[in-house]
Amino acid sequence: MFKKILRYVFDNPGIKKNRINILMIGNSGVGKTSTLTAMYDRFNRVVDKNLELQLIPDDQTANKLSIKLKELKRQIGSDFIRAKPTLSGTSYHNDFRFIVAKDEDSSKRIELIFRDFPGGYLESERQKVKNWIKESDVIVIPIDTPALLEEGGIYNEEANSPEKIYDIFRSVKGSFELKNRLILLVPLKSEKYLSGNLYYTNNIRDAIEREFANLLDFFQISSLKHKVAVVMTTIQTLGDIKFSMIEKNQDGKPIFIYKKKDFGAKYSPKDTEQPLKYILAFAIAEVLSQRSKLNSKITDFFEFDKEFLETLDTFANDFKQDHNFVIFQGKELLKQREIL
Ligand SMILES: Nc1nc2c(ncn2[C@@H]2O[C@H](COP(=O)(O)OP(=O)(O)O)[C@@H](O)[C@H]2O)c(=O)[nH]1
Ligand SMILES: [Mg+2]
Repeated sequence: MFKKILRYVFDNPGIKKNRINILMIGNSGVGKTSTLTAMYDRFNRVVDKNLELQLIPDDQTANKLSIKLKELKRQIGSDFIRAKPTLSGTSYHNDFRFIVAKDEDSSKRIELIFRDFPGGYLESERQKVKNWIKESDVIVIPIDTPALLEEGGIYNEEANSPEKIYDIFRSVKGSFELKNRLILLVPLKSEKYLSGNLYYTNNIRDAIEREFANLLDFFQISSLKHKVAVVMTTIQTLGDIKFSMIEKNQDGKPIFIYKKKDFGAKYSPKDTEQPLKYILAFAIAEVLSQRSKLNSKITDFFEFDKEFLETLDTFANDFKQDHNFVIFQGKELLKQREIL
């Protein structure tokens, strides 16, 4: 019996060792590092002070985030920001490591590894990207919203590569089916389209459903639809900076220009804790569903205990759901908590 349980644990490709592998698929300049910076910055502000939970980066990650934070704050001080989202990028991939725990000495923890790679890898390092997709539990697809929406979306493929992303997922279909996954579509740089917008229609959502239709349809096929949760979380990693216009450089390449909302613009990220809530809600549901399948003894293999799970759940379970936070599919993969 014991051997059987061991074998189950090793064969089961679900979340193990309390570690969540998160792959970020997006072009250079789309806002991946800014997203992590703002996630970290917001977490400790929004988390209930009575809840014994911190998001703690390792030293290298902390350094990278603090460099980014300084850069972003400096940008907000300037009048214009120019950005060229492209597939380019020759640098290496980067891992950002965090734990979620009471403190850094606590053994009750969940480890989060965010992997960020240059967008150019979608062309030059396809095998690597495929392997990372197979290993990952969560896949974050940051979306450059102005490129998605402005000028009828003519810059969308160049900036957001929906077809390249679809292509690469399709090619790993067989292994992708092996475990449950969470896909987070994260529109960024969307301040312009959100201000004062409380309507039931949502341009961003409509454009994603249209421009990412192949990818979204792929997740709907019968072998995947009960294994993949797909969620859109529209966050603001800067807050007071709005898209303004597109300029062309001498080669006709677009440059996206951003401006401060007003004179006193400040670094004010909004909702950047939400993707993390979804990630943890998914992880909790995974642990619970694995646990319910196993003999009660097996729970010792997971270092989660009831109290820690409840603490995590208190933080995670109130993720936003409105017209900017939409679960496209797989709600049941985010909410299996009757066992608690
Ligand atoms: N307006 C606005 N600009 C953003 C946002 N997120 C990122 N940016 C801008 O995009 C630039 C590139 O972001 P970065 O995080 O370095 O992209 P990465 O290459 O994907 O890691 C930043 O310097 C910001 O100017 C956002 O939510 N709103
Ligand atoms: Mg980066």
